[in-house]
Amino acid sequence: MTAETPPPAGRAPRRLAIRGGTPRFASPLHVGRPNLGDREAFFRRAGEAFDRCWLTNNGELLVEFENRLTDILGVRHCIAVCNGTVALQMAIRALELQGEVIVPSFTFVATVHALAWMGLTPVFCDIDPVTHSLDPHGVERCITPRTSGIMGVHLWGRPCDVESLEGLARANGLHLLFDAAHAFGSARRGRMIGNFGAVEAFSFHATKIINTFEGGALTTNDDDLADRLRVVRNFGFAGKDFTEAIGTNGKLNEISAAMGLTSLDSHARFVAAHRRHYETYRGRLDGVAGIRFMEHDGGERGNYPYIVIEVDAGDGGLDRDLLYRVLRAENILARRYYWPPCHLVEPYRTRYPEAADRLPVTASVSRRVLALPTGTALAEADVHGVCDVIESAVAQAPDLTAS
Ligand code: T4K
Repeated sequence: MTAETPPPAGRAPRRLAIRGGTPRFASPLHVGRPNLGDREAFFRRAGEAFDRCWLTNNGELLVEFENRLTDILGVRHCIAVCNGTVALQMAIRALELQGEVIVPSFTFVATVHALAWMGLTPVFCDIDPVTHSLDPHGVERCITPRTSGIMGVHLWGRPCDVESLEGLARANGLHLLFDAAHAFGSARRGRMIGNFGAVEAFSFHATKIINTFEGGALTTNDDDLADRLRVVRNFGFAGKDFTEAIGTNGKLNEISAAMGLTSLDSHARFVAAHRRHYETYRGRLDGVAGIRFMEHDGGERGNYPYIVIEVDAGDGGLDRDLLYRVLRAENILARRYYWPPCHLVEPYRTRYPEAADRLPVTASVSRRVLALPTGTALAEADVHGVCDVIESAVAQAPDLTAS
């Protein structure tokens, strides 16, 4: 719950903080405030790890966490790991990707870094303007004789067009994998994310819908690949003494697994809170000049991890960066996820200057996108407070823009 400075009764409009008024919120509202489960349950589990004197390396809590993930996702194998970035690197290693991999530029930079870290060439592909994920027609145009894989990202928890990507991968003999960092608990046509492509990589970072402080997981329905991933996770060891491949340390420790299990206990409550906030924001802001919502498919199971709007100065609206500054002044710490897009940050900007020519949708979406605070730490009244500020800022758009 956030301490809120109430607007003075009966007097309107209040002066925006960017123009010298008092910030609407006395303490900051965050995007990515962790969803916290039951404190007692977490400490009880952590205590059990102490009692067993078993802190990592396939501990009981890890095994329980993996089993619960496997059940929830309806997938054959789940390999919990230390973070989502390492999950991606392990997937790339286990699939033996080479050369070029097609990937969106409109994503968190870890998606692309994972490829570059493994010595691969990311080939940036444009996105669909509605879903913000890979445009299959663009993917087709990016395929060359050097392409070995396609890495889709289920951005904002909204699944990619997996059927089209599967078709392209099959037709061209490519590996298909997904960065599912945002998508734990989402489904595509009734099938849980975690079951698509060769392998999917989740993040359980503190800012994600369920968290293990830092952590992640790989899921696959391929038994051989699962075996390889387990070997890669543990330095390449197959048994106790001999390695059989290059491996890394991708293990998730018991305290993180305790947090993961505790998060899962409250998963339904977390998603319900995120969905409620999404609906409140939409109810308030749909129709406000220059604001467009990232749509979720209400008929599909979704997890609503982010509140994403596109902000357009046309049609009487406000410029995105101006609205961002207005909100920050009010202690509403919105984020420009994902701006700048990956092809415009180093080293990709210098390595692949030509990428900008084929990414018009990425360019325009990344200039307009804004993520608003959400999560269980936010009260319904906070959401209304954010909407009041946005409405008021848009109403004052001409003055704000001129000053
Ligand atoms: N692929 C995608 C598509 C991803 O989004 C990510 C991670 C990955 C791959 C890689 O997964 P991991 O290796 O991280 O498991 C944050 C997270 O650090 C990152 O995990 C996440 N995506 C990304 C979208 O967001 P920053 O640089 O924006 O984090 P930061 O420190 O600014 O925190 C975000 C907000 O959350 C702030 O307003 C403060 C608040 N916060 C954060 C933490 C950690 C809290 O209130 N409490 C906390 O404990 O990257």
